[in-house]
Amino acid sequence: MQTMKFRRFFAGVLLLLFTLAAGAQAPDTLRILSIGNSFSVDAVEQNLYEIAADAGAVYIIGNMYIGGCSLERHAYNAESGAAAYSYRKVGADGVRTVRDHTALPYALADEKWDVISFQQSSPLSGNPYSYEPWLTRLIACVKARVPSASRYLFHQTWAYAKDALNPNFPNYGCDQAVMYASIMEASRWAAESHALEIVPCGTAIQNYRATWYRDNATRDGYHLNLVGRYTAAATWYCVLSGKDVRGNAYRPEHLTEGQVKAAQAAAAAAAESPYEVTDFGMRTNDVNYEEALIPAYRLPEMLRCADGTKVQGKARWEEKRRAELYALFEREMFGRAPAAPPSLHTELLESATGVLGGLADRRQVRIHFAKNRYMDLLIYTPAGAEKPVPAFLGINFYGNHSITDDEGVLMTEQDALQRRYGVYPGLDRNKGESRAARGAQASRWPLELILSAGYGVVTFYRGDVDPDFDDGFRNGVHGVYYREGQHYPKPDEWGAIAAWAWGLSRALDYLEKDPSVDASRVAVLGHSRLGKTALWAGASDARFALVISNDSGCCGAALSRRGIGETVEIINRSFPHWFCANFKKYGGNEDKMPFDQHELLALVAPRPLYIASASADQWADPKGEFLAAVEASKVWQLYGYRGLKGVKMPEAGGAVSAGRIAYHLREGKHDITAFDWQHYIDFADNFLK
Ligand code: GTR
Repeated sequence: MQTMKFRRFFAGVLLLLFTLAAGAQAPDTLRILSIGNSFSVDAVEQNLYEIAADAGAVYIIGNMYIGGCSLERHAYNAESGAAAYSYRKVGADGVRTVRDHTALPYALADEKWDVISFQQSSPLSGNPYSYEPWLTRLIACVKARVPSASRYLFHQTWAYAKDALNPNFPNYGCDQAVMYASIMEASRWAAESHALEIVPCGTAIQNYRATWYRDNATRDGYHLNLVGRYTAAATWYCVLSGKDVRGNAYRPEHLTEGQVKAAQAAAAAAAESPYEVTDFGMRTNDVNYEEALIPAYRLPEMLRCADGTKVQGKARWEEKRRAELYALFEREMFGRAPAAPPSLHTELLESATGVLGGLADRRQVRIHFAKNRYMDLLIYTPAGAEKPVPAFLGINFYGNHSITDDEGVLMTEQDALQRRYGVYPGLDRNKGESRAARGAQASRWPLELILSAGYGVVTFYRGDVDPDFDDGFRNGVHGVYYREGQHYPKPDEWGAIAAWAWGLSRALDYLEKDPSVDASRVAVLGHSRLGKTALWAGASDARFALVISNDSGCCGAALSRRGIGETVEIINRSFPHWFCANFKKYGGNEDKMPFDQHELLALVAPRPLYIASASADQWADPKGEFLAAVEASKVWQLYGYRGLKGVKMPEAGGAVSAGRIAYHLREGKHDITAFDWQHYIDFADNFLK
């Protein structure tokens, strides 16, 4: 506070000296008196002086303050001269003073005011019947005493935050839109009927709220926070100066460039259109790809338990904190899946040796969940392997037959649902094609590379467990586990991703019995939505010896609070079936998430974890994935492993590895390629061989 004062003081003195030294005229000085309440404290007492100073003007700002003061009370005070105000002033030098027990006539005579403003108290601001006769009487009193003033303003105040707990909010049905519309009507009427210039702070704040920063302009639901105050001051500046505030170089402390940009645009747009919200880009639905526009965020503390105690060693992590975090992700994001069934009926559908040109042996196994509900596993192991081999287990997008040209792979049958949605690449319905072509996704499964490195490959089709569309959880495995009378998962029960992850565990159950694969050396991996799935499977089932997430992005490895590329809101809207119902409340509300994705990664510790991104896949926020891996490293450190702390993000094409955590940034688009696989194989060689 002290330093702020000094800084302001010096800025003022410097400005004066500069103008005098330049032999120029004294800078434009404007004297502004606001007759208000705490809402004028928010709007004029900070930032306004500095914004003007940056533009070469000196504003002397007075604010006659009584908490919650209405026009009625101001009118009585003006007429009676009651010494009821706190008279607060920012002088020409930027220094702030406060004089309590001050009467309006005193303040009116204190400076040769150029501008005087009036406002209604917020509970009444949208009620036009509350304005008169008080506004008329107040204006008359003021005008009689201040002949110097040439401009009279009406300070339009703002609606409360949507979730405000203000006792006056019921005046507006506790509805921000209603309150905003009411203020618009009343303030327009007040301004027009008294020929007052409008200072459209209410609209500026509403403009700001319409950006991807959302309803984050107040500190308690009605008083403005730092960015709200800056927005209001910027609006005042636009009106007072008639100039555009965009590009003004003054920066309040603690605001990001993005917030400043949104606030300036919100103010400038309000000055243009004072009574309606303007779309100037930066809408909640717009996708941000600019690092500079990321909101300021603070990650939740990973190593502090809910009871406030710090996690200092792995024992505390294992006994307490890990379980807490797991329970949060389970309840608030992925949803609780049923426990492992005691046994599932499995059926060997087919087996062959020396397939893929002699490279592999093949087995196809059906795992039955219920009558007519099953998933088909495709298992390749290196031909003639004498011992159970380590393997990569991952779900495929379009059916087992899509991962290879091998004619022996059974065509996935349960794809009718998926087909309806036409999501197969290259599918031509006109030619009567009903499913992905054999080998359509072969580039994502470089079998030769994997098998010749000594690994098996195990895969199944996502739609076998749960079709990937919002079917009300009617067509997948969910229905098998509904209790009597249940038709839909509860808010904390499994979505599609948790179901797929559950399927991965069931595949592992089977592998524990399969002689060809060593179930204790299985790496679970997935690309994109299936990379999110691999992370949750790895977090949920400690039998997975290694976890690989390829381009998993939003709600996978990328930090949600960065809000860059795909966001929680977008993902919930596009894929409402992926996460549990509890997760919906975090769309546009990332700050309220009790976790962020680095903590999901940490749930894999101390097992090895590989995170990979692609340079052209900004939708998945490569940097956010890397930062999450760096943050998560703290848990590997508890186990004495190095982790990625202090490691620089690699350039496109580069990889970094710190023992048990590795990351690479492939050059190119959203995909999983032989380049990725080669890195996974090299990494797995350290642990699974
Ligand atoms: C996108 C989705 C991403 C990612 C991707 C995929 O449409 O927005 O989160 O999962 O699909 O799975 O390929």
